[in-house]
Amino acid sequence: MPKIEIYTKAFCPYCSRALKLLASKGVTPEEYDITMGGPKRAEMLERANGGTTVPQIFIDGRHVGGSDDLAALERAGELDALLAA
Ligand SMILES: N[C@@H](CCC(=O)N[C@@H](CS)C(=O)NCC(=O)O)C(=O)O
Repeated sequence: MPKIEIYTKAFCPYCSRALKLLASKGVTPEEYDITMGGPKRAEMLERANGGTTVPQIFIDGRHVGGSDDLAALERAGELDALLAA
């Protein structure tokens, strides 16, 4: 299974939605809570090409985007293949 990483903040409904979708696929991502900012937030900005919203999701280092992007992959029937790769 590929490495799934997700940057989140507390009380973030989009983060909850993305985590729920991943959980429904049996995936436990590596979660970085950047509620308090810090180096992981800076890392996220760099890896997400300046994306400031959370969540920011990565599959095997590839930037997927946010919760809407993850949901779009699922709607397109592409998420399972990415998670199985
Ligand atoms: N379209 C984005 C929306 C994400 C979004 O608006 N997240 C909120 C938190 S739930 C956010 O990051 N707000 C700005 C901030 O907290 O700095 C997605 O699907 O991930």
